[in-house]
Amino acid sequence: MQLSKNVELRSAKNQVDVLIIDNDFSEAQISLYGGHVLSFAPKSDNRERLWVSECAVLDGTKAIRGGVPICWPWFGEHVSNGHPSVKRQAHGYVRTQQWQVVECVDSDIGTVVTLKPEAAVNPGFDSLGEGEAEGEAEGEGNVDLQLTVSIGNVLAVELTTKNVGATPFEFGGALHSYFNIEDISQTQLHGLSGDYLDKAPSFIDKSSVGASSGLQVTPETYIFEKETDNIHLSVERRLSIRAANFSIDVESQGHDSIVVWNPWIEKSAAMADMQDDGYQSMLCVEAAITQGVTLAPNEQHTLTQIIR
Ligand code: TA6
Repeated sequence: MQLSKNVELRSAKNQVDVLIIDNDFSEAQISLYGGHVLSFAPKSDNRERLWVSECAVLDGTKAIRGGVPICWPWFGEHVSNGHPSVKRQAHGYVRTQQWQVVECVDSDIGTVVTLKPEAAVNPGFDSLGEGEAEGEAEGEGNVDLQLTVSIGNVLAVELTTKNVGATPFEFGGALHSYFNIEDISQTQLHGLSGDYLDKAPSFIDKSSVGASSGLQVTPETYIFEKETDNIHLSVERRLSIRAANFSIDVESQGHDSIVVWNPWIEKSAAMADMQDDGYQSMLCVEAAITQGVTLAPNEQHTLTQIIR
């Protein structure tokens, strides 16, 4: 693995391998398990932007609770022929895969790390469509998935899906970022408007997403006083998480929804990989594809989150 001057690999027994990035602008950490950004703190204020659970499982046996989980090629529960499937893990399979470093480059504006998952094609993702194209090796699939993490004054996470085969396919996903907000009771989210779906039973059931009965109107003052699991059918790009004494700005691109999640008291306590009061110091604001994106041969799509 070829690393650059500002990137080190931290390996420990029974622990996920982590890239430690330390450049003139910021410090960051990326777990190779899941291609998962765990930490980002710009040197301008040394404030950690991301939240990782004190009980997160970091031995590579379970998706990491916190940071920026990569959900792909589906968001939420797997749905097959319009029906929920109980057999597949939620949020896809790449967050529990080992990722490989493709490239690490330092420049005068920061460090760019490019990663690829072990295998982008797995059960549950029908990337080959109706019959394989001539010359396409069976099981190889026709998708190329790449994650680019740029660590400078800001953190940019870009997930690019490319159709390198001869048949179209559809995918979903999310950059499921957990932000470190210190005190949820002092936190507001700014920048969202329009309708949202509260705790949809099936995220890719487009008929339920479109049905007016399940939709609610985004409040002008977006605060957190209970469990929140909202899919905003909105493509607003710039959001601001305003905590008591600081703000985190989140810019999204390539999404069809913004998902806002806080598990609150009972669910926090019920999750083995979250401390009981974990809900108090985290807020997920996710750049998500809940409606599916279809890529024709040679087309590509990039889902981006830029965190300041
Ligand atoms: O994005 C919100 C959500 O889908 C919630 O419904 C909640 O369950 C959360 O993600 C965490 O999912 P996970 O599979 O990581 O436990």
